[in-house]
Amino acid sequence: MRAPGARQLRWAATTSATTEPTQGGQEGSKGTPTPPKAVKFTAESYPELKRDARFAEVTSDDVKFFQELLGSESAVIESISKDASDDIEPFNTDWMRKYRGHCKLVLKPETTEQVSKILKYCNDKSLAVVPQGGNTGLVGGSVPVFDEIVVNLQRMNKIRSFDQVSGILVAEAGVILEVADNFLAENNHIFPLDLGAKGSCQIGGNVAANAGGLRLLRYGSLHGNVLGIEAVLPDGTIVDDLCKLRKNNTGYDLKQLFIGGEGTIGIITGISILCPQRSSAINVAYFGLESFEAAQAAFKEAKGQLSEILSAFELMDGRTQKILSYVKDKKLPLEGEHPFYCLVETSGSNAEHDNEKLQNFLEHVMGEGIVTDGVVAQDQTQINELWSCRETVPESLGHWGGVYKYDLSIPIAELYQLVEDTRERLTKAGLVGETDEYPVVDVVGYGHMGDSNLHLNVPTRRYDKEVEKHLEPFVYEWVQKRNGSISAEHGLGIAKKAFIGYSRSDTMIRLMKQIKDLYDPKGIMNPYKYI
Ligand code: FAD
Ligand code: 2HG
Ligand code: ZN
Repeated sequence: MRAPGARQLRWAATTSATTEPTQGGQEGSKGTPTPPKAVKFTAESYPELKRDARFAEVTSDDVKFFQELLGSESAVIESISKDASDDIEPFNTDWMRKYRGHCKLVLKPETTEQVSKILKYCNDKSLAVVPQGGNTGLVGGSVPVFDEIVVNLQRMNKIRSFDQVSGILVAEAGVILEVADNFLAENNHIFPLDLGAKGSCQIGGNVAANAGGLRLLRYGSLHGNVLGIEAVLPDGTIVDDLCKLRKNNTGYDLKQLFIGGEGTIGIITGISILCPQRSSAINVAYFGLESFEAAQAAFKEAKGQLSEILSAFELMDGRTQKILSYVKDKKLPLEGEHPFYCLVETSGSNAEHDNEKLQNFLEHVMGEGIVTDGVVAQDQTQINELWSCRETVPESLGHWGGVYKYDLSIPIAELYQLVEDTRERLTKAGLVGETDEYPVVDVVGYGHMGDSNLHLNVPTRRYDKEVEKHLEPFVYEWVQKRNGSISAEHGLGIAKKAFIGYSRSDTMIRLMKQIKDLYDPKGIMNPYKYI
């Protein structure tokens, strides 16, 4: 099906979303990509962070304890007795190549009991710990700053149970999101979260970050979908709350503290989660618009006309699509250039009915002049192709070496204004240009328009303190003035540690600190991060 007025499409080969930031590429008007450099140590980029002297350093005796406990060669990577820096590097460095720690020991437990023994030992010996999932987090929370021990959950990757009738999945924290979703697909269900890093991120990491993703609009937040959690506290206590009930009003709902807790109070080892029935009819449309006001009008119409079948409404500005096309050498679905693009997905149970609704919607928005041009995918390959125009944006923007990322909730009317204001500010400061002497390549915006969640991205040729000074606290002040949130879905990690006060009052921060002290009195869990 093609939208009325849409021009004929030539479909490029499908590119699947990968989770590796693009490194290197061809020369072009925006200059040669910087060859990958060694990632700067976080402790150098943030000289105000000092190693906490309360924490012990890992010794060979500690390594011996963990080797005996985990019993498998591959479960322990250590560079205490030998040089294993190449093996440890991927656990020390984040996805954006912005944060890098000095960890010398990585542990990969296979059972909750092993996690419990690891944490008890670390707590007794005052060894600091960073819980790690797929290490795709975008705020520097998943890698150590100094020599914290990394506890990576990748070997805890079993699906424990799935109930066909209730749709409740119980699985270990280290199950890769895409693996969980594929398993559910075989059972006609869907994981209620989807995001571009699905091939690498783990469901425990998703819950620890309270990831939002591409279909929150339809399936809601993990705060609602996660029914139970199994976690280990720093003293080794196993919190056995793998509740499989949709309703359970028995006192404080303590599992919520782990959802979005970013590994600061314990390690999640398992989750139970309510998974919806998989829709049999999926339709995706991609269209170009002249202005952000038109994008808002299109969203309003989509909600009204597609109502219960609307499952995603994503926004990309023309600049992100241009960069993606350039970096990936990819032909975009629409001819010509448009200042804004939206991707709409419907998920329903009646293909004919859904097609008709989407067709009517597109006819209406094109007839009203809200949308300038658009296409509707006609098969799964085309659906993947349209989605790749959205999902591969983050990796494309990493092409030149660095990206300053801001993940913000902003009242919808002003959502895109921040991108314009930031671009103007950096341009006036003489930081944006096409050649290598300018640190900034461009200032772009995209995101989950259906959730009022903007991703302001500033792709740069290098991480540069001058650029950072012009962005921060400017962006946070701008958001605070509109009563927005400085972290919509990525969390705070280290990137936003200094800025939490822009979105939370002193009272709220004090209460968070009290909770942290109660659960983790020795402060060994993910130290130096937001709390
Ligand atoms: P990690 O990055 O390993 O960890 C994230 C945080 O959780 C860290 O603080 C870590 O210490 C903690 N943690 C990890 N596992 C555990 C555990 N078992 N117990 C306790 N703490 C733990 N986020 C969104 O919200 N929406 C998106 O659309 C989205 N898209 C993305 C697209 C790309 C290409 C990339 C690279 C990232 C994206 N992200 C998105 C960011 C990121 O939050 C998610 O990728 C994901 O939720 C992180 O999961 P992970 O397993 O990689 O966790
Ligand atoms: C997305 O929506 C992710 O693609 C990543 O949340 C956003 O890289 C970003 O800024
Ligand atoms: Zn996002």
